[in-house]
Amino acid sequence: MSEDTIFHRILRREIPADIVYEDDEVFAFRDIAPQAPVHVLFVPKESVRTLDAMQSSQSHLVGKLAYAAAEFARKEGFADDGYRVVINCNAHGGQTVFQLHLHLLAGAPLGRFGT
Ligand code: DGP
Repeated sequence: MSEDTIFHRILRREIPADIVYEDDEVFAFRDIAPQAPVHVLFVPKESVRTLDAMQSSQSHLVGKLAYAAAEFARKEGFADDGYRVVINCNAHGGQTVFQLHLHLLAGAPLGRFGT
């Protein structure tokens, strides 16, 4: 990871986080400000600033993030009840940390989203 965000620092273990999953390409940790009873962020280890900045050669990473989230949901036992995954992109999408990440929200019925 050549760029530096708070998520890069979490990956380097420079700041603490509750890391719940890690493999060669992806790591995941609990969000510091959860928006649902379960709120986990799935992040590629490779630097990708936004979904919009992703190169074709990096596009498999979105599948990796989604698969890791689905596996986590199955293992934690909330897959049948359901969950939501979200990727925020740039200002109107509400992105605040500029390293690609997928939010996994679960643990209660979620409200509809929008403006
Ligand atoms: P987004 O708005 O989509 O860029 O989501 C960024 C998320 O990152 C937001 O839900 C809060 C979370 N977050 C920001 N800083 C930290 C941190 O230092 N630790 C953890 N665990 N989560 C953080």
